[in-house]
Amino acid sequence: MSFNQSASLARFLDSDTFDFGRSDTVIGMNGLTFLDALGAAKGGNGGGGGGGKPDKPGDGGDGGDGGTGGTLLGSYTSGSQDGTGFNVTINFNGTWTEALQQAFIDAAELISDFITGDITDVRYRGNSIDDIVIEATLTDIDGAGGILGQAGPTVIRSATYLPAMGIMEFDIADAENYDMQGLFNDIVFHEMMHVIGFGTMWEMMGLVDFNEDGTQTFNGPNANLTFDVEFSSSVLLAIETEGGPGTAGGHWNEDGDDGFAFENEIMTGFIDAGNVLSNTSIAALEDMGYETIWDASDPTGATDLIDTTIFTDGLFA
Ligand SMILES: [Ca+2]
Ligand SMILES: [Ca+2]
Ligand SMILES: [Ca+2]
Ligand SMILES: [Ca+2]
Ligand SMILES: [Zn+2]
Repeated sequence: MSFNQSASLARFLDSDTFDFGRSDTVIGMNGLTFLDALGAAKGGNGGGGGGGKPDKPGDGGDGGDGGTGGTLLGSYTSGSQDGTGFNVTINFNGTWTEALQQAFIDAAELISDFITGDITDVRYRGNSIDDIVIEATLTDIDGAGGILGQAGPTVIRSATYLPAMGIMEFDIADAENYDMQGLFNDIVFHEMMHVIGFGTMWEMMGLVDFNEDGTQTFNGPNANLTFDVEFSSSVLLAIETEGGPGTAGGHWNEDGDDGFAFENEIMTGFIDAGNVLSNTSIAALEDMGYETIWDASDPTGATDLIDTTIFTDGLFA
């Protein structure tokens, strides 16, 4: 927890650490595939380290009934109330504050603002999922520092690999520290993007090229078209290969000699004080199969259509 001392570069979470290459998957009923286990490493600034038991895959649920008092919510669904667009349902488990819930609400609403297309509902345990259900847990893990939490999809649609369920779990001490620094909403958005498949499902979706020189590049045509206009037409769309499991392979490249430096883009693996969401990230969701506000006729116009000011309150920006 030392953003104020360490200039701008801290590890994002390295908690969003999933190695789906290693995970066994089980084809389930109703067109769903259960990802057997979230990968291991989790961490805050200290990096790495194990601990923290993942939720049981698919152990999702019925949450949503009642909060713990005050105006705290038991659950929240983003997007249009008639379900026509892309909806994110968050079930809040554990101990919450309004401010920490607001970070989840803002992230989910932003995602519903740029993913516009409804996905076919799936049935799970008698419930209809429209379009993704996230079990969000705030709990006491190991106090400030150390483990920050973990997040990722737990159940995906077998045909498209688009997630239907996921988890986001944070250590409450760290969540409050990041919130005081104006960065918790950045982190929650970043992790929620992983839950909907950003970085976590790319390899299964065939969107990653593994190059002979050890670099990795994203091969989705929409993101590449956008990247050429938004950042650089002379180099490839680089995926991070540094930072170890969970950081490598699931983010845009931060910096280093492994490709174009995205630095303060929100979907890099290292958090900066002032983060931005690029059109390239939205176009990547389009490549993944989501219907978004991204339009090939104006590839860098998407971010003008949405309000991303939730990222601008970092104290050290
Ligand atoms: Ca919907
Ligand atoms: Ca901790
Ligand atoms: Ca790098
Ligand atoms: Ca960064
Ligand atoms: Zn990440």
